[in-house]
Amino acid sequence: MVVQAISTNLSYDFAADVRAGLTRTGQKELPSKYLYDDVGSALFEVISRLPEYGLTRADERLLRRHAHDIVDAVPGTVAVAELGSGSGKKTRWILEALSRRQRTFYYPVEISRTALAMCERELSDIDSVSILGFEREYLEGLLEVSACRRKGQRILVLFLGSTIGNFNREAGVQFLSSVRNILASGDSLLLGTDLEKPASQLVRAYDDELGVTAAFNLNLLVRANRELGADFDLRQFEHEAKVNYEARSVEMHLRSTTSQVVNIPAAEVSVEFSEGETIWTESSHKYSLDEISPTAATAGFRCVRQWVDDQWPFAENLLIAE
Ligand code: AVJ
Repeated sequence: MVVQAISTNLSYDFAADVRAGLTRTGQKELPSKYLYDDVGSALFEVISRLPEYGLTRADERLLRRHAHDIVDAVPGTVAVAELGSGSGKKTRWILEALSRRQRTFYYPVEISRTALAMCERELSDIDSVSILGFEREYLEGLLEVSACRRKGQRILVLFLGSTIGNFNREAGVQFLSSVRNILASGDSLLLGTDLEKPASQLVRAYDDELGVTAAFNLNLLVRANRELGADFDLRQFEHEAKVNYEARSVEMHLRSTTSQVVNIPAAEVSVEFSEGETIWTESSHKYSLDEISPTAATAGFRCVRQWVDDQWPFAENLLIAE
């Protein structure tokens, strides 16, 4: 076992993105990637254990049950690159199955340093696996992984947990195309997608009884207060989850309960909110099983297998780069 890390080279700029997202005309917005600072990542770990939120457990169950099947369907000797590794808990099943047939290199790409460290610790005991973590945005990290591949070595990309759902459908295809362009023909992508389910179930999953998802969402404002010197009053904003039927997604918003002005010194703005106005913070798109294959094809992949959970509609899709 070898564990190393390539550290920060994050290109994002919280202040600039907050300024752009809160001064635009129409719907105010903040990019969902900022939900995942250390506190946010830890809160998401809790969300994934809530009875209302079955997504992560379905993902893990599928990987645990079908790891050998999945690995058998992946062609060649592969290095594994994971986009957004999270805690690494569900990746274990794939790495263990792979390491029975080959020495395995595992490259988690993750913007949260804490999540990266957790993942490395969680998986460091698997014998014939070497881990090299990249604290990077997805495509940047994948480019680096692809650049250091050995001759004849293929890459298996893991994009699990339905993170693809954070993109709208069009941007999702674009992202998959970008992944495809970094890869070589014959490389593969294991894509986890949350499937469509009744609106009532979605609202419960994204507005849980205990208020963990509310805290996860509101943490964005706490983060702006801490990192940008903003003066968001947390009692004047509330968490909201709503289904967007047209987009087939569930959206998280932060709703201003009064008319107010918020100052954000590091972003050099003061932002006016009317009563009831919201900041859109995340979308989680839901897929139908049948649309994955054509979607993958548009991005230059062939969908060769799908595994569906029997308790929570969720699918693992194995795509091969054409
Ligand atoms: C980690 C992006 C898959 O969209 O379901 C959970 C994040 N947001 N509860 C999702 C999330 C609110 C989650 N993903």
